[in-house]
Amino acid sequence: MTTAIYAIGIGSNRRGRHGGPAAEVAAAIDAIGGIVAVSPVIASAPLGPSIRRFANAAVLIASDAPPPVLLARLKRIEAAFGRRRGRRWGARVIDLDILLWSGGVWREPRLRVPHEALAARSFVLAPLAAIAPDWRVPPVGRSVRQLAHAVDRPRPRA
Ligand code: A4P
Ligand code: MG
Repeated sequence: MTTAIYAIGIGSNRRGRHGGPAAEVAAAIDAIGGIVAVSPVIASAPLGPSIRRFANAAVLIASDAPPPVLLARLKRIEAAFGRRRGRRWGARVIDLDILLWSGGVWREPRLRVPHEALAARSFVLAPLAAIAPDWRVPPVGRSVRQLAHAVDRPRPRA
């Protein structure tokens, strides 16, 4: 069995039993386990219909679990934190996404790694760039640092 490194994105915009969104993010980091690096927690304006601001962070973990097994584990943590399912983009106590996997690309209907919205989201790339700036994101291979710069300064459309 080989140990993989994963980047996990963490977001919260609702109070839970640990406290406000930043406290929920900190508690989720404790729950995930195998932590190798932790980004600062940033506050970000909501993308989508939610009104409440988000706390976002990213972590690197070492894990022997293949991507589907890790996803199942993350979903169990979400459930334990009281996330209600079925309300896409609703306010949530905790949202855990697999952003990157050292094994590269994973493609199935219910699990896509790298995370499909990664390159478009500054609230994901900013914390990730603090802990993994040189990670090259497949399939193109631009670094997290490059993607973070690009999302901050969108090019005008031709
Ligand atoms: N799924 C596929 N690939 C992955 C992956 N790499 N990691 C599937 C995790 N899950 C993955 O996700 C829906 C389904 O995506 C999962 O069942 C899984 O099989 P979900 O977490 O259950 O539902 P969701 O989070 O409501 O939908 P989605 O599409 O994941 O929403 P996002 O993209 O996570 O966006 N604004 C700010 N400022 N900060 C935020 O963190 N987050 C969202 C949610 C919206 N606006 C935000 C933020
Ligand atoms: Mg999600």
